[in-house]
Amino acid sequence: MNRLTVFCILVGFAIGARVPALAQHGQALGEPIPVESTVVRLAPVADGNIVDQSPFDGIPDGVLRTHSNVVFLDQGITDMRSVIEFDLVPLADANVTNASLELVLWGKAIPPELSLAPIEIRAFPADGFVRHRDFHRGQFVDVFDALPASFDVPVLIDVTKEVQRGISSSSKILGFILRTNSGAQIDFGSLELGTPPALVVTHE
Ligand SMILES: [Ca+2]
Repeated sequence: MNRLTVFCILVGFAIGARVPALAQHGQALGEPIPVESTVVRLAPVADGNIVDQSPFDGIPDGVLRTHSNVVFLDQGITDMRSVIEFDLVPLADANVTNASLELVLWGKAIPPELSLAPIEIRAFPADGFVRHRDFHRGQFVDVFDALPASFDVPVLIDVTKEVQRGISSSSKILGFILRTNSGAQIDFGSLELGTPPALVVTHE
């Protein structure tokens, strides 16, 4: 077998190897092209607690930025709410199909007489800093009972619409505020303690 013959055989193999690929490509013509989905996890750019306590009058008095994310109401004495903010700029051009706020329990103290520990989540256009004025902000998103919540399984809140709206907002920073009307104290992980919250987003 001379060099020319060997070359022709190799070229033949190369052409043969391409035929199935070309046929496969040909079959795809005219069919919808599948769109790949990507899942990303965003960490908060800020989180912390806002407290109305001294005096208890509906006006927030302090911001705590280095605790776990605490949600607590002792009627007439303390109302503590938790703020979590995410920067959506990395999703600016994304077509978001699903988004969940992921919260991981860090602690809970529930008086035995309580049969519910409701945590209400509201969303608002944020600025990347936890501020006193965030205390009363937000549109209702969802409420869940933290009484049966496990320390091992994250709580997932569907925030797809809020993320879609947040992407088209001017600041592109989405804030959530967690509050309660019960006497339970629920602590979630924060940027400083435990497992921090996350925004889990599926987009195309
Ligand atoms: Ca006050």
